[in-house]
Amino acid sequence: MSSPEKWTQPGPDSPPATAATPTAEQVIAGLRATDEGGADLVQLLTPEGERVTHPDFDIDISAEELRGLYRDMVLVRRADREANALQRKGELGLWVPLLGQEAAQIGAGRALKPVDMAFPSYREHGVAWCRGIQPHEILGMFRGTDNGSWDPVEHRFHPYTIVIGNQVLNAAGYAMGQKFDGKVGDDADSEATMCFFGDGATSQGDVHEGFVWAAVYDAPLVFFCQNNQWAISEPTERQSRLPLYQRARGYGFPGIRVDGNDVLATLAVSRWALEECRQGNGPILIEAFTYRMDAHTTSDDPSRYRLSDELELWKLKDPIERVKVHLVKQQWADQDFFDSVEADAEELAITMREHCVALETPPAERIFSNVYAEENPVLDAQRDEFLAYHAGFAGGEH
Ligand SMILES: Cc1ncc(C[n+]2csc(CCOP(=O)(O)OP(=O)(O)O)c2C)c(N)n1
Ligand SMILES: [Mg+2]
Repeated sequence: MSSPEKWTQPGPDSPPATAATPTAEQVIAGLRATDEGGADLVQLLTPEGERVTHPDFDIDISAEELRGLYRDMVLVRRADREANALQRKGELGLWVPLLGQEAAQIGAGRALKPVDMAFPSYREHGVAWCRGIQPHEILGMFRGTDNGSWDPVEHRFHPYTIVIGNQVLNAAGYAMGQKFDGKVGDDADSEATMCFFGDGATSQGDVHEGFVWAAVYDAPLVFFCQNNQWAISEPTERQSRLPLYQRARGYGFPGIRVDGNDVLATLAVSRWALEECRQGNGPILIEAFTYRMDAHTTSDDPSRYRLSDELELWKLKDPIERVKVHLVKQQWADQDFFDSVEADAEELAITMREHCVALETPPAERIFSNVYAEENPVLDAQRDEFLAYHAGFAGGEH
């Protein structure tokens, strides 16, 4: 594998990112470069389903493995659509769609080893799936019945973080701990951490601090930025003058841009980056260049700020379709296979619905439990006042 330094070099036509007084053309070129894939994009499967090679990142993939990745993506998309529908029916308060980001999440998620740790933001339902969390386990957060029901230690998957960028600090601290505990190096049981965040999060102070800490401690941390082109209504080119992966250079670690709609490329690059980190060559930034095909959340209306042409263009780069085309062309899958995946997806959706409506509303006092390890008189008084207030309504609890 070539030296990481290579990945931080701008291309021959790139404007000098460090010019003290860039010309107007340089600024415009820099802004454009943030939302165009560009020559540095690592791709192994084109939108037309053609397998291409890359001098530094390639992958040996069997028919069975590719069918598995396809199945993962179809199932998480179906789960995502189901949760979206459940919100529209009033069964969930909110949903955060992953539509369009399946390849980025499944490629990264499947590159993680069981010992590795992952820190998600709030859209990583596909990574959760790869960590063995059933989609219905995520729903309580969005129905308001729990704060995340999975065991983060058992699944090696931290609870969702809504505060933008905050999990990057948590992940940097965790990865520093892996280093201090001697879990980085040549041993077969060495570990790494992967942290997920969005393009918009890169404008957040916590992310910069996380970059600095991870860099100076050589932490085994893969920063996995899903550049889905939008931070709610703010496009990426309003957030950075240069492609996000090039920011890594300023912190002294490699940055790589990968086609986030290509599950083979995200898997190959993530595997490489995690292995580098396990060996002590971290941190590494991966920018997965992808697209949020649905609204930011079910509370958002993207037609207010973006044209539908953009979505139509990205539909041609759909992460699932290209794998399907490739499987068919290679004769690696037949209709029976595709039908069985559809049937599994339907079954998953039914299970989700059943679990969702069966989620019990927790008792009001639960919000006060587990705040402190020991009893706290101030909190107890607040709890009693809260319960007395609720008891004042007809029917008791409100
Ligand atoms: C600290 C903080 N500021 C603002 C918000 C409101 N907010 C929620 S999502 C979001 C945009 C995040 O965009 P990006 O990082 O690109 O992630 P994406 O939602 O596109 O996956 C903002 C500003 C927040 N949750 N936390
Ligand atoms: Mg975004």
